[in-house]
Amino acid sequence: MWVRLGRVTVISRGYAALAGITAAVVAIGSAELVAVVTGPRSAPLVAVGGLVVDHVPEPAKQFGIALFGTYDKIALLVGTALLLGVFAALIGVLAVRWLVAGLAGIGVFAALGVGAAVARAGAGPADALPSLLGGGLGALALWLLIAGPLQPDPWPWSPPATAPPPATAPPPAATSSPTATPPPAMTSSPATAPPPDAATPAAPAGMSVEGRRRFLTGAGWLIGTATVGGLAGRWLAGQRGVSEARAAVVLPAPVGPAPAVPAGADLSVPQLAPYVTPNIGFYRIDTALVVPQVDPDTWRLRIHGRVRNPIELSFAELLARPMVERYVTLACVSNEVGGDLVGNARWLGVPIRELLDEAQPEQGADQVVGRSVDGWTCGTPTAVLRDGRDALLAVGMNGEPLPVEHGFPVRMVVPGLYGYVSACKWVTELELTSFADFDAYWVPRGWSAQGPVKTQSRIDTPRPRNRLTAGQVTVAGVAWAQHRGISRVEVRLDEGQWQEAELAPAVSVDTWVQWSWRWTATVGEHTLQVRATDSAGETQTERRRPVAPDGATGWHTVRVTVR
Ligand SMILES: Nc1nc2c(c(=O)[nH]1)N[C@H]1C(S)=C(S)[C@@H](COP(=O)(O)O)O[C@H]1N2
Ligand SMILES: [Mo]
Repeated sequence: MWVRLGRVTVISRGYAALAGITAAVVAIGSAELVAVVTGPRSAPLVAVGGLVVDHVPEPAKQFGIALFGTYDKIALLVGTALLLGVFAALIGVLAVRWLVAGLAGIGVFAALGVGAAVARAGAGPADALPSLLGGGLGALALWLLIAGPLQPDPWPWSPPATAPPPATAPPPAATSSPTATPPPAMTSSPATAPPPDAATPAAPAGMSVEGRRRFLTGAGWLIGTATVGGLAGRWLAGQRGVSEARAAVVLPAPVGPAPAVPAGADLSVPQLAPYVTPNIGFYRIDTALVVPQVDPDTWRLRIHGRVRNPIELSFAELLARPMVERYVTLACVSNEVGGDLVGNARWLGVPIRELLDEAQPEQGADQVVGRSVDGWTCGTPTAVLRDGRDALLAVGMNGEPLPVEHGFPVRMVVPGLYGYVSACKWVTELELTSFADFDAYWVPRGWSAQGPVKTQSRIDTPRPRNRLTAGQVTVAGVAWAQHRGISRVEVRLDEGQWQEAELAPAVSVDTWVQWSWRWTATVGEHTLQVRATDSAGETQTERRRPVAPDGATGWHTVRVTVR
């Protein structure tokens, strides 16, 4: 059945584009409000962005990370919004020519939002609501602006009175007495002539000042209201987060306290990374566009799969277990040589080894898959988790409950492995399987299934743009080879002889170590390089390799100018 939607007003492309963009803002803003109820990840921008994160080709992702660093997520959201704006403008232009097609275009975007929201791990039918309602209100806004009461032409627009068929209904003048004054020319009769703009729809000159004002005011109000509503939605969603629940957590005292940090572990040199990284400065890497808010009261950990004795634990039950506290340096496989995706913290948690001993993995279950509430997975060798190292199911970071963005309430921390194969945040499952049977998140995306940390060293000071004066300069940095330990760090100047740097003490082989080297700097351009040797005697290779598939190699090199 044909539904009459009204007569589409004749407006310029710019106005049409504005109508389309208004529709998009209304759609996104109202969807954000609905998402306060259905959860932030059901909002269309985040849902579609999440789909992009999971499916964008790896080189494009590397490029994004290289270009925007840890701001890559914001860049993605802004990019998605800009792209959406372009399509919305096109939909507006299309709608002026063919309203139904324009409305259908909004329908396509709503369907994309619905699809993205319901496709993610743990989604339900309610997750379709933000995109559905947003799409509906966006379509309504478009109609209001180009065919409804906000259009520049007078509204309600009434269709022209059916043109009087001259043959069957001759004008009264024809029957009147010839002596009567004949009416003026037929064509000038306002009662029977169709409105001029309907007869000649290609005349945008018909937009009155008043009509233009109505349209622009309408669009302004819609954009303003939707923006305020959308921001309020985001804010309300933030209020519904778990920061209060986190603040209420009382961490147990460890039965196995962390060893004291030896005096001198922190050289306190300006620009040198501190030995213990404060939580606020700890790098963050994950695929989550919105940080998962996990309520500790409903959190469960399931240890299942190929085990003889599956286990399920609540947060209270986990906290009741004996805990240890350990310093462990975490590193990201995406860290470039000289990069800062590495940090050292004091983690409080339950040794994963003890939980696995209870669950009793079956023969051949050589992989433990950590699964986050948002569906992200990592695959850790079962043997590594049981070889005696301090692999933890951590609840505390530097004396506090885990920060929400670092995995609250519970995450994994495994010394010696890159984060992508071991450090599952917001963890809710440990599934015993085999490497042959399951590929974790990053493996089909081109990263190695095995991810032992490569020995690395970094020059923190001086930095390339520092102004140096000739004389005594402290060259200093960090080096790491978690679970093997660093035995030597060497520095060379201008590709000369390698000279041994001084190593600061460290808590254990599971943390990085600071090093320093005294340099009597001379005026001119200089190149400083560093390389480390692990306690197995292996020295970092000079060969430059990219971060994919299993971690960068090469020597960190800094060029400086001394005056
Ligand atoms: N749920 C979840 N956990 C995750 C990730 C993720 O994307 N999702 N990324 C991993 C990667 S690649 C790294 S390097 C570490 C980083 O931990 P951080 O953000 O606390 O520094 O978390 C790991 N745990
Ligand atoms: Mo990572």
